[in-house]
Amino acid sequence: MTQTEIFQFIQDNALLSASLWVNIALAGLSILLFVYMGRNVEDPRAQLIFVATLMVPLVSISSYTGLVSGLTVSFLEMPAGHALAGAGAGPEGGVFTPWGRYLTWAFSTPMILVALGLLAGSNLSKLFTAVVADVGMCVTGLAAALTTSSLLLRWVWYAISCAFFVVVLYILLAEWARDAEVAGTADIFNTLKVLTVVLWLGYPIFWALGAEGLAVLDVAITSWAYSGMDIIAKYLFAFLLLRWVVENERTVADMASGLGSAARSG
Ligand code: RET
Repeated sequence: MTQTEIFQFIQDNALLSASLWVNIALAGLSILLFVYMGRNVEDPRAQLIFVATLMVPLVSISSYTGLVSGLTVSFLEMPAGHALAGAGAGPEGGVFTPWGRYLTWAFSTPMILVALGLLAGSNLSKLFTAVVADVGMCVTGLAAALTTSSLLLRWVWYAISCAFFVVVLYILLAEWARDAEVAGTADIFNTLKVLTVVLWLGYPIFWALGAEGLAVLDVAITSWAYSGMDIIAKYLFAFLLLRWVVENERTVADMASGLGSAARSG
C-alpha cells in the first residue's frame, strides 16, 4: 500500500483519524501553554525540568503528524496463528500497524522520567537506569509490533519489553519514592507517580488486547485508547508538574538531590 493509500485509509475512518488529530491539536496548545508558564523560571534545575517536560508535547506533535500522514504506519501481514492472519483491514490485507507510536515513545517517555527523576532528587545511576530501561522497553515493543515471521517471537519481544518495564516501575515505586521523601517533594512526586504508574500499565494491556496482539479490540478503539492515555499521561501530567514547579521554584532550587545542588543564578 502506498503512503497516499494509507493516508486515505486513515482519513476515511473518522474515528481513527479523530484520535490522531485531537492529539495534534492538544499537543500544539500544550506547547504554547508550557512555554508561557515557564517564561520566568530562573533556577537551573527548574529550567531543566521545564525543558524535559516541554519535549513531551513536542515529540508528541511530531509523532501524531507522522501517524496521520501515513508516514509511520504500515499494513503488516500477521504470522500464522494470529487472530488476524490472512485477514486485515488493508485493501491488500494486513493489519493496521501504527509503529511510529512505539518509535516515538523512545523519545518522549525518557523525558517524562528525566522530569520525574529530577523532581525526586534522583542520583545519576538511578536516572540512567530508568532511562535506558525505558528506551529498551519502547524499542523492544516496536520489535514486537514489526515481527511478522512468528507469533511466538512477537510475544517473546513483548515479554522482553515487559521486563524492561518492571525496572522502570521499580525505580518509580521504590527508589524515587524514597528519594522524594528526603528531597521534600514527596507530595507532588507521589501524585505524579500514581498517575504515571496507573496509566503506563494501560499501554501493555491495550497492546495485548489491540489488533496487533489478541485482536479483541478494533483498530480505531485501540487508537483512541492510546490517544486517551496519552492525553492524561502527557499533557495533564506535564501541566500538573510544571504548575507545581512554577509555584515552588525555591523548593526545587534548594532541594537535596543525588545529582548535587544545581548552580543557582541570582
Ligand atoms: C508496549 C508493548 C510491549 C510491552 C510493554 C509496552 C509498554 C509501553 C508503555 C508505553 C508508555 C507510553 C507513554 C507514552 C506517552 O508519551 C510497548 C506497549 C510493557 C508503558 C507514556
